[in-house]
Amino acid sequence: MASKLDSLLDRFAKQDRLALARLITRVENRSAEVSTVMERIYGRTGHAYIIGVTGAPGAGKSTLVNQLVVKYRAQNKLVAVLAIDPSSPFSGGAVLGDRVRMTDHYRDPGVYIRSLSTRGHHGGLSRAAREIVKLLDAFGHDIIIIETVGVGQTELSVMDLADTTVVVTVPEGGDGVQVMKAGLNEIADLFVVNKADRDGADRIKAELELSVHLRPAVGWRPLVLMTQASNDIGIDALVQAIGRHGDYQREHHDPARDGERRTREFIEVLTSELEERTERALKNGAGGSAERVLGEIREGSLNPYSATRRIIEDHAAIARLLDEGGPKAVRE
Ligand SMILES: Nc1nc2c(ncn2[C@@H]2O[C@H](COP(=O)(O)OP(=O)(O)OP(=O)(O)O)[C@@H](O)[C@H]2O)c(=O)[nH]1
Ligand SMILES: [Mg+2]
Repeated sequence: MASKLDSLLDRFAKQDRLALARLITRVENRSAEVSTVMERIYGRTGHAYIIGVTGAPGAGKSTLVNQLVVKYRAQNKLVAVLAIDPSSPFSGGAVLGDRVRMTDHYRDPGVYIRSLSTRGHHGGLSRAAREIVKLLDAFGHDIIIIETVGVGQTELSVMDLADTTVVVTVPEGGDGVQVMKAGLNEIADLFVVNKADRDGADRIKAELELSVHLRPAVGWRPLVLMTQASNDIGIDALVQAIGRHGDYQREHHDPARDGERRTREFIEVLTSELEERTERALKNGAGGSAERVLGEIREGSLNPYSATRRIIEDHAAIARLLDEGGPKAVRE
């Protein structure tokens, strides 16, 4: 009998957007089926070009992303946007009410927009973001744009997923310095000075160019572009620059680095899978010796290191623990 998950995956393969939405929700909620889902769709990934857009709150990232969507749609590309949203309205964001939201803008079936709250993900945000990007990729999107505020390690780690990272700055006082402080200059493939209609745009452009030229002359040199996102000025040049960076990477493709990246991804998936299974199993009552060990941990009569050794060295206990926390419902 086909499970509910099977039929969801079938519908996903037939480009059913509701199925895509449901699968993304499962990733967000850390359902025990996530690994099964990823396993099934992984073979269809690797087609999309992933663009990361980051920068200070209110810099105009969403406005810029909106314009990029328009340009890529004009090239007939299927576009997805993943907006990583800080959960508190006070933790960032443009002046309240001044914030551009993309969600209401599109009835176009060639554009898929989704936001991912940073709330409740802890260290798992980058895993969830990566898995959602894989889903969007496997679904058949040509371009995936990730928007995230450039504050905080978690938000920034998401930019690792991007093929091209665009750092958005504004002429406002000291933004250049802020960019350096936040470490944004290290991850930028392209700098955009947005709101170039305001005073000081030339100055920050010069600052950023200087910082680029102070770097050792190896590899790709980030370009500095000026845009007025709200007036559709400079966006075509940005699209071109993204294309150039993509070409550069294809020409300088290094298989050894691919191998390292795949190894890192594997270790990350393995360790977080172990962590999630352990948590689920202990929460739901793992049974057997793991249950007894957990009882002693709760009482404080056993230290976590001895407890860990007892479970890891008891192969039956660890196997049962991982099994209990695994995707029971979809197991054959
Ligand atoms: N003057 C000017 N304003 C702009 C420009 N681009 C965007 N804005 C305005 O800047 C404000 C914030 O834009 P958003 O696109 O929401 O900025 P954001 O970086 O996505 O903001 P958060 O997601 O909240 O961090 C909006 O009022 C935009 O209309 C520009 O080129 N010039
Ligand atoms: Mg935004």
